[in-house]
Amino acid sequence: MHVTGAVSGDPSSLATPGRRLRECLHGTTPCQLMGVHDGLSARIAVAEGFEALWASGLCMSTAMGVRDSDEASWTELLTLVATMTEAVPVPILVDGDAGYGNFNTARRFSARAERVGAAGVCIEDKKFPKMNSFVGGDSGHQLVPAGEFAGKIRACKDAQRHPDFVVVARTEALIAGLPVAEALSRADAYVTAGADALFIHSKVSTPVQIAEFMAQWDRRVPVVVAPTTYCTPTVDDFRELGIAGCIWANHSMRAAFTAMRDVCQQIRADGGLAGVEQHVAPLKEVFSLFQYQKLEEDEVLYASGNTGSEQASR
Ligand code: SPV
Ligand code: MG
Repeated sequence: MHVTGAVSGDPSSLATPGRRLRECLHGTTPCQLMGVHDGLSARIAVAEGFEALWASGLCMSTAMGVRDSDEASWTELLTLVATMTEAVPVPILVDGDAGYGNFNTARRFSARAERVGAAGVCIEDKKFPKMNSFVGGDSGHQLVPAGEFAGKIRACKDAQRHPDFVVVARTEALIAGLPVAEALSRADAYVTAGADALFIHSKVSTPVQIAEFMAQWDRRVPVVVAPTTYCTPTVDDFRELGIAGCIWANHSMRAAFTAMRDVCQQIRADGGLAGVEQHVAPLKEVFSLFQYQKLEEDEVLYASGNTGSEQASR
């Protein structure tokens, strides 16, 4: 469902978005999911070679001007996700926070995400409303009982239309200050409930907890991480730990934050544009990414008044 002008992908792939995400997660090197928050960030990530995207709750909320604490409604978020699935041909894993309530809201969200073209959803085992994992101390992150969350995962799996659609279960056990053993037992319950992959989140500054988790995890399903706070390891280091997917969760949004702030400061200080012109993307580059040229060609094809018989006779 890509509109004219969408960044072109691999035309040989007729696989569903879910299938393509699964293939990425089962590759020989970890799948790299770039965090995105709108059509522009999605197009840039794909143009730079990312094969899969993470529709980040933090970044979409930030782009909407609200906090990452379930302030945006899930319908608002999925409207944004739809602009991304329309704009780019690569699989998008959607951050579904805590499922916006109980099993019923989680499965409605998940089913709608599938309908707007997402490859999968990721639901976390925090209480609704959730708070971003890096805000506040351990006590700010209350988890729901494992059995209740397993029911949410089962409900999402039962609600999906196509078997390829991916449901990722995310445990926030380590974010809540619980031991790796708790994360392992929750992960086990979620996989038994039908999760296609696991997201184990950690907020410490090295991958020590992730390594401890992976050393004991039986690897029944792919495991993904978002190394936002332990930012030194590379994708090769994560492969050695047995990680299947790396989510570079919020770096496009944070880069945009810095760039927008700096340009505002400079223009405000100078009262003119000369100081920023060399530091902003030329409009030509923006137009090129959006294939404005293709629209001109299409005008000849569709709006020049010819009947199309010339094309038909070719
Ligand atoms: C997000 O991107 O919204 C996430 C990942 O949930 S993080 O913010 O790193 O917790
Ligand atoms: Mg999030």
